[in-house]
Amino acid sequence: MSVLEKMSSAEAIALEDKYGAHNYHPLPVVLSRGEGVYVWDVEGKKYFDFLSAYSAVNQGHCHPKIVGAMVAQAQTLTLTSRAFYNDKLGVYEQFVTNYFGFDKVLPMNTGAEAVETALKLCRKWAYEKKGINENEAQIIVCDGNFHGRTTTIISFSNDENARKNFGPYTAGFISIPYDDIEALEKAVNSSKNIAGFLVEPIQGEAGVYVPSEGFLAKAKAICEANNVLFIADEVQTGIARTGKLLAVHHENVQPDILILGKALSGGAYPVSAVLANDSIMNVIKPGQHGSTFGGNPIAAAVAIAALEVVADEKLAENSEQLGKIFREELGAFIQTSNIATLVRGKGLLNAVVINDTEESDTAWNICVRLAENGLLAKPTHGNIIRFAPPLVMTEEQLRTCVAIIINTLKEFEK
Ligand code: IF1
Repeated sequence: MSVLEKMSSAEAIALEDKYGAHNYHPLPVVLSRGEGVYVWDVEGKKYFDFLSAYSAVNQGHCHPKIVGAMVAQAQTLTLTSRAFYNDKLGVYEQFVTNYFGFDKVLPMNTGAEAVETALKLCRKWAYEKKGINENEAQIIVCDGNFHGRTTTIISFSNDENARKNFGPYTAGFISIPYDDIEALEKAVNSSKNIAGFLVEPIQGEAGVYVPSEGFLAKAKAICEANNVLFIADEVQTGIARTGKLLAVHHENVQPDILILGKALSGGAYPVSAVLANDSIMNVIKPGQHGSTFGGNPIAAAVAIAALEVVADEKLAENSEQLGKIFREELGAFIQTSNIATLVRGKGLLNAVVINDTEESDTAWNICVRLAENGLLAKPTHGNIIRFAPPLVMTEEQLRTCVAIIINTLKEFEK
């Protein structure tokens, strides 16, 4: 069989099982095509995508404008390295810094790379601008965080599955409870070596935890008052996902360092970015940080197209409006349900808490049944199902999906 010949789902799963590392446990669905809010499996079954590749496909699968930009650039110049200039990077840098309101951008590829870049930038700023003694900088993080999978990042994770047996761990981090402004105040005042506060404006992987109203604004104020950098990880919550361009915009907060990824490219290509003003970004000098693919011409062309789609198609407004409908409808169902206890989220980043233990496989079984009913979603932790469709969804499609979700949940009523 030619390696590219059509195969069955079972054959595709067997190949991944035999030849691929077992670092994931996917739902038993083998996708072969995507368009807008839909994906198809190899047998031709059509699904609504309610995961959006963990919020990387906000603009919808294979958006013609984004794919068009990628193909055109791929046929012209793919990669030069940063040993030379190229004719797309400067144009993109001007576009993206104006788009988000910062002086400069440091272009990277994955979200974890951008988080690592932000941590290095914060530490270097602490030593060279704030005057903290070298190697003594401390960065505050939150319990339940997810910022990626590198050794430094999992060093400050408190998820044993993400962390165990990957030591020795990187030092220099203080973890506080999420959404606890008193704990932040205490930690910021615990030492003169506090350099930054790294936070997800909504904790995605932890189960779509939305902090109390005002938490982000108060946290930014505490950071400002203590010369501590407020670092927003908007890899998952950014790019219109929560009903505003950035989740921090719900509280009119402008971070000192902004981290973007995922939907910065509409899911077409790995593109991430760190944005900051000159007083912070200019501590990085030639030769002190970089990446082979960071800022490549395809990434530049794709990111411009992806961000233009967000603005042209008013995806933040649509996310805000459809998210309200989703929570209203699921909230009404939950009033009379014994299988779901809570729906929470902002914009089209939502989660439903299933009335069973974290260890139970009920949420998983519900997702398997949802797939059979034509909708793809996956549990985050144990009993919490994340629902995050592409932001190009119409109200009619959303209402159809709400009906699928509610009818499926009803099958599991106790
Ligand atoms: C996996 C989770 C989501 C992120 C935030 C940085 C990154 C992520 C807030 C790193 C990445 C992805 C990673 C992927 C599954 C997915 C995920 F379940 F892992 F936690 F979305 F919630 N900051 N999240 O959410 O970006 O290096 O992956 O480009 O690792 O399983 P990345």
